[in-house]
Amino acid sequence: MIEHPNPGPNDLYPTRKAGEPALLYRTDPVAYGGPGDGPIDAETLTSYDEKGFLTIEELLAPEEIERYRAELRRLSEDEAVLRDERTVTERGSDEIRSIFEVHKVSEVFAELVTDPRVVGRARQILGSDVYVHQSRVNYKPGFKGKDFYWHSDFETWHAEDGMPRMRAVSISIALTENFVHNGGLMIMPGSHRTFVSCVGETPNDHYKESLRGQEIGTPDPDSLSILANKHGIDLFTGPAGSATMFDCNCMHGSNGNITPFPRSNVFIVFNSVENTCEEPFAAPSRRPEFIAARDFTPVGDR
Ligand code: 6CS
Ligand code: FE
Repeated sequence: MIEHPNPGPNDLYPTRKAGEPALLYRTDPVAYGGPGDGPIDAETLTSYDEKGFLTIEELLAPEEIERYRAELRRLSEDEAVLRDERTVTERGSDEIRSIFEVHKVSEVFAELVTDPRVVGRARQILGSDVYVHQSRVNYKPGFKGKDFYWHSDFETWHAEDGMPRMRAVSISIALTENFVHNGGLMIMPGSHRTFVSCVGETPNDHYKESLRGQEIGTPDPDSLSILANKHGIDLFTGPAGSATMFDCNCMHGSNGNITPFPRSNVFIVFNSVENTCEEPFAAPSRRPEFIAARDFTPVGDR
């Protein structure tokens, strides 16, 4: 095993290194671009800066959604996809939890990456050209869809993928109705301005279990209680076609789904080309490229 610990002096967000948790101030901006840099208006951009997220009522039209839902079904029935290492199943069942690098697995989902409604907003928020750090569909099937415990994506991407600064944004597009009861995305509004330094070293090949249920790199209950009492918890509901864009450091999670109604979303993570991943800051080795891209080519179709 080649050791890749990044002892770099530029570790502004140390995590998984100390014996105690810590709440650190964010030293990075949130919205890097301005109102004139893309489709997001000034009021929404200010709200994004303050809360760490924005919502879009109808990003995709119903007929577009139908096409993506058909693709979801096709992927879930494709034997090659089911055998692919990029397909992650739920704990305790063979139900599909996620398909990573879905923009390469599927030409249909690839169209979202260069869609100006998507990448135009990402470039505006990040204030630069962007590349896809990660993409996935989360199926969260009815009855057996498991939870995604509280976490900051950036904490993982910093520790395990070597992402230096907080200059990445996720878009989550609902492909099925996100009800109050079928395991919708929860975000603590404003939590993106606090970095929770977690306790516990990253095991070898951590992704093999973390993508099915993350433990290492999740905050301790006291830190979560402080953030939840300070910020509250927003639950994102909305019809298929609605979307949420959220900062890489938002504290978020989602409950399991015991209803008959799947909560399937597609996620695309855009990182600034000025924030490309280095060596992991707190992990023995890099994660596979289908989870953390090492091709930093900017998304085209400017
Ligand atoms: O480890 C990761 O990169 C993934 N894990 C979670 C729970 N959210 C972000 C990302 O999909
Ligand atoms: Fe996440």
